[in-house]
Amino acid sequence: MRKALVLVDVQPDFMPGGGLAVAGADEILVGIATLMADPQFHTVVATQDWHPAGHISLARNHPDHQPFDVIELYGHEQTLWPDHCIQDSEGAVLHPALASASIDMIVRKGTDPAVDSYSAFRNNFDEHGNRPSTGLAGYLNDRSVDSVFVCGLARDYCVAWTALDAVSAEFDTSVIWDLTRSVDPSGDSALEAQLTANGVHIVQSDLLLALH
Ligand code: VGL
Ligand code: ZN
Repeated sequence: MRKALVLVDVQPDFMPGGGLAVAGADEILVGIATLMADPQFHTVVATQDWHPAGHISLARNHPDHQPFDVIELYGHEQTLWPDHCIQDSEGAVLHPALASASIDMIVRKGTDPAVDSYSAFRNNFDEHGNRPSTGLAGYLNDRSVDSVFVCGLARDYCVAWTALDAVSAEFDTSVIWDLTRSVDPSGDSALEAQLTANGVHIVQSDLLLALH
């Protein structure tokens, strides 16, 4: 079995004090760094949320709206976010706690000004009703990866969407629950049930490390 570790959006803007702060996000950094150094992972992929300043997901580009308002976009719900992960800003770098030498592939997402992208595998719905691929599934298949372990931020957005798309792309898929944090933790038990119902395994990092 070849395993990939997928680190989702571990960036300063999601840390406490950042543009789109996720409570407790800094608590997952040491555990993620430990797993990155673990030889059980054949491939390590990091995603980087990377928005142009005019991006459609940013509340600043919708003068009649506030951050966290939800609008309809191309027939689907779109949350309008506070400024975060704007290209070339300090909050958009990969977090310095990640050892960059262990990262095999970086997927930048959310770069199309007109479409948000939560998942590492596909953009959100575009104006044609499509979810264009990022190419990550092909990359992992080319490297004979068959199982994907997802951690990072945020549990209820980019981590969840990445895990569900990994299942759709036929990877055996796990979320390393203790190495994720949610924007809205009140939804965590419903989220866990939804992920499990869709075939995602929920695992803990200490058990993963004990596996070998
Ligand atoms: C994310 C909202 C907007 C995430 C990214 O990383 O979960 N959430 N952009
Ligand atoms: Zn974003």
